[in-house]
Amino acid sequence: MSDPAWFTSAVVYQVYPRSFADSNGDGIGDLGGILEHVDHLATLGVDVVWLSPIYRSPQADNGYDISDYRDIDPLFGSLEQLDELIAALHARGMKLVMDLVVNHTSDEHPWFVESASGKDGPKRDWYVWRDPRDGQEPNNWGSFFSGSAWQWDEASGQYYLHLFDRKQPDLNWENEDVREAVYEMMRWWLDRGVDGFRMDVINFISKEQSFADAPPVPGERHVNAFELFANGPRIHEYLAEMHERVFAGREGQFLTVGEMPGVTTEEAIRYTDPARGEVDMVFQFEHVSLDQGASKWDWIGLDRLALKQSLHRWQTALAEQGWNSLYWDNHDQPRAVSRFGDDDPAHWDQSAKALATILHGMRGTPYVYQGEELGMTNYPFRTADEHKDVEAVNHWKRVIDEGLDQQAALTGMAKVGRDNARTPVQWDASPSAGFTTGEPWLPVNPNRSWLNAAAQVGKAGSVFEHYRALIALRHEHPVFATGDFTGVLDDDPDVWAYVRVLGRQRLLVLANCSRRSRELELGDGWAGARLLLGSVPERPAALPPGSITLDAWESRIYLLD
Ligand code: ISL
Ligand code: CA
Repeated sequence: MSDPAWFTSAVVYQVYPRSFADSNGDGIGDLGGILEHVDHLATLGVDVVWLSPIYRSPQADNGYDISDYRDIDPLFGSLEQLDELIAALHARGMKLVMDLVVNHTSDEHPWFVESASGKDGPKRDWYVWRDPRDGQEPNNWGSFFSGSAWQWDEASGQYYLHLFDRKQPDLNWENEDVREAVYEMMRWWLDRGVDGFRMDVINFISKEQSFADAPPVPGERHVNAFELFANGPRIHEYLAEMHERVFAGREGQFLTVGEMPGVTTEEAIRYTDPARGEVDMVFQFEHVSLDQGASKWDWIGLDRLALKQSLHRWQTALAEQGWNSLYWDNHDQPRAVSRFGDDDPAHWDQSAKALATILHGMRGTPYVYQGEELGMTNYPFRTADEHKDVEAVNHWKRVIDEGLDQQAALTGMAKVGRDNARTPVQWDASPSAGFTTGEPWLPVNPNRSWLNAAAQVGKAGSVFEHYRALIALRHEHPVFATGDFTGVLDDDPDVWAYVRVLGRQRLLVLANCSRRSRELELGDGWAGARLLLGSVPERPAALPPGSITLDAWESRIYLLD
């Protein structure tokens, strides 16, 4: 077998710049703030930093609406500061991955301005324009951010497509000039020293060109037309072309990860098969959809057994071919410990460590979202106006306009609203958590008084030190990276357990995902295994024969070699 790729033993850290650290007191995180905390990342030991968008942008979707791909928004700093950040990370052995948002641009991008300037302009075809149908939208597609996916343009008498906000028009990837412009921009960033891209909703770029109606949903005017734009007819062609035009012949170690809502294991294998040359790994969405009913806002509670079985299925499906990325949360998802763990003060610490143990023991590339390494929790949202995110704001508007159930909407927004992940990183116990000297753009979580970096970094037994230990283990023992995966106790709703095997090395990963202590019969095969990491201090260094007892939410990793 050839040497495993470098990223199989790497850990990626996601920075959402707006909420990471503010260096100039305007209440908004920026590049200066990241530069001040580079050593936090080095201490944690991550290999790669992924930056959410910092490009010039009207900020309709916090930077996921880009008006200039080759400049930094003044809100975040300057190109010089980005160069500084690249150098600071490289000097500490870390890579920098940029967010690539090319399913859509901002409506203020010069490409769109030109495209919208008239039906016959040279860039008209760079976006998706369609005539009205019976005086209405061209089809019944809905936007992810509520309402129709089509925006009427009075001047030209046509609609343009926007799967997200109306300020995020979709690019037309059928047009070769669009594709070449994107590839050229990507090469420009690589030439500047960045080490790869996280590709925003990249499996949406090839749309079914019929633009037919999606199957109607009773009671809904606009529906999610997933099957008509996700994993579309030319998607593999585009990704292979991108890989070839951007990366071919380039020296170095790069990372590409495609964000792919709705991707199946079969598709993921195709996207990440090295022989096809598309992307290194994908973000799948199965495990972050399990607590949702008919829509994202319809929170139905978590079935933890289903969660375990889902992640185990992905482990098994991509065992021979393909590669998983592993994540609990990101800037679009609620906080991991509140959603999948137990953020009750009695269980917060152990459950945050249990989740970390489960994820970082698996086969794949783990991602840590800023603050996750501290066990940051959801924000105690009560009212609608506490939410700033365009997705939540639009949703609430619809609830009011259509007279929907307000209490249910508030519950959904509090449970899964994206601003849960976007409150400022809690650096210390002070009122603004060391995030800013000014007024933070989103309020700081009140639990910053005890939940913060200053209370954890370098403090034995903290959530942060647990993450640091897990990352070090992945670097030290190849079995973490590439060992075969086998789930155990697959039908147990509380105990999460699996085995990893590489040559003579055998890992046993155990986590009790419940508030009750649990006795476990492990059999003699594991007797003598060495405790690599445990969430409860002072457990015996070797596994005794017979049974063991795990406390509430306790987790351990054993190694036999
Ligand atoms: O958060 C979501 C809504 O529930 C997801 O559907 C999200 O929109 C999807 O994961 C795509 O996310 C990415 O593209 C969006 C942007 O708003 C997200 O922040 C980004 O991660 C549009 O660019
Ligand atoms: Ca700032």
